[in-house]
Amino acid sequence: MSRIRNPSLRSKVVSAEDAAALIPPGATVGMSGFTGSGYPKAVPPALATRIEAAHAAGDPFRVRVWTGASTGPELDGALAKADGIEFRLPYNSDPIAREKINTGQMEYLDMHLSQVAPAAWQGFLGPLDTAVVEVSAIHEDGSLVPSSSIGNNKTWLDRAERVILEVNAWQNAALEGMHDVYYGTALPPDRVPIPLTRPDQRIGQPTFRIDPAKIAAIVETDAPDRNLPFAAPDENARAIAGHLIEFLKHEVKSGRLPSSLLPLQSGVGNVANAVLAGLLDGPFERMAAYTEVLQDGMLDLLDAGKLTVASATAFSLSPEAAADLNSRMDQFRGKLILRPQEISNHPEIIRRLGCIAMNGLIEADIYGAVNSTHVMGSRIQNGIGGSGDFARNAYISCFVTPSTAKGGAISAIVPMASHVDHITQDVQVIVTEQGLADLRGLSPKQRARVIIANCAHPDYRDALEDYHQRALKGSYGLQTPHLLTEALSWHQRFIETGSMKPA
Ligand code: 0RQ
Repeated sequence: MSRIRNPSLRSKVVSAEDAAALIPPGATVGMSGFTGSGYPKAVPPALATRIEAAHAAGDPFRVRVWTGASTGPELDGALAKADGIEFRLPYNSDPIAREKINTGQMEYLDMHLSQVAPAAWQGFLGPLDTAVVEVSAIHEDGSLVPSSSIGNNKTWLDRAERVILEVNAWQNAALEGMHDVYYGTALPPDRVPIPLTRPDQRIGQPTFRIDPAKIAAIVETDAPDRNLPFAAPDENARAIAGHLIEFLKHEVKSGRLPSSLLPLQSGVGNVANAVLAGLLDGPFERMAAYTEVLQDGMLDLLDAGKLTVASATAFSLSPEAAADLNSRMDQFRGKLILRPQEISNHPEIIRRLGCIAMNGLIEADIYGAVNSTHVMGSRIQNGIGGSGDFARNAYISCFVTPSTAKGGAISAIVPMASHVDHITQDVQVIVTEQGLADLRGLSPKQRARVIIANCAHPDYRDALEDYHQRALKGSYGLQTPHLLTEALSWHQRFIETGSMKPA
């Protein structure tokens, strides 16, 4: 049975090539997609082919791309490879796009994920010409059943002058009813409180509304999301998870957290997944997740009955977990809720619920300023994603990382962060495989002692201590002591010699 249940819309079905032909050079295109799920899979590659043909003929052709977060090789990869993206926002993890950004061939605006939709409504980003949005079905009344991510789709569908839909039959029909699309956001001075007080609450509707007159084309697809495998947690990841779980147990024992904890937010990546795996064996029961991506570990916790509900904006699953979820979606009904990213990441709600935030980092400095995005201060890795939304507003904001990178040539704890995404006030706990630094209530100099002693790798600990001691004597001021000619010398040494280790 066709997923397009509205007869008059069926007449708008065209090929991906015909749909891509509607997008002119210079257009701003709002695409669906969040951490490799729910992105359009047919129109972007067709657009890339068109762009390549234009370039071969000597004609300039690039577009501006807005998304929810990272997408897949068919979208960011194909368009970046074709040199087709002039400007992109927000979060990207595609390696080809990353290379284009870092070689100066593509402009990239890395925004807090909660702020993208409001900024579009505020008019700060300019007009949106076309939305290209994947959905899993179209109802008889023309309303749209979202796909495996919601991201900014509600906003793109409302704001765009013209809409191209991809209806993906690969997406499980049982996704229907899992979404909660809230239409109550407004711009100041008409903004009202968002009435969400529990992670399992529904405050919106299960579908997107759309003005049918704006639908310019519909493309039918049957293609999987970019589901990446997770590595089994290595020794470091297990050690990090162990330290963090001990800390949470201690907080419960001290009466600072309930035994079911508070709603969990977990970042993407293998370490984050290892923490979730660790919680499976932990003592906490009836937990909840209020987060932005649902990873394998969350499904395992739901299965085990440890987690009662998980609210997010997207799935980010391994191929095995995606297949497993697809085969028994009905069992998860009522326990999984997908929301627009302006709601999943909303500062008001994160603060109200008191989320426990757990995010990765590139480097932290001895005072606990965190760099989540830039290698050696200038090369973008991915982006800030939702880490800023959660870190600033969390009940406890934790950052997790191995203490070294690149086989030990890089220390994740450095004298001064070469780029700062999270200021010290937004960083309360840092965890490496070496140990955990609880920074709550500590001054900068007190923080430095704990971070160096508990988190730094032994290969770098003495050098960090030496820097800190000399800064205590030679710094211009003694609130946050630094030796400015030396503070970034570890990074420069890495650039020159391939290692941060002293010669
Ligand atoms: O690169 O694969 O080329 O070797 O960064 O590092 O250790 O595998 O860790 O997957 O958890 O990613 C901060 C990037 C960590 C991620 C970051 C290199 C390292 C490797 C990955 P290679 P790991 P993770 C919700 C929250 C920001 C967004 C966020 C991230 C690669 O967590 O993007 O938190 N966070 N969102 O070698 C040089 C260093 C390095 C380094 C790591 N100090 N110097 N390279 N790497 N540290 C999700 C969303 O918002 C969607």
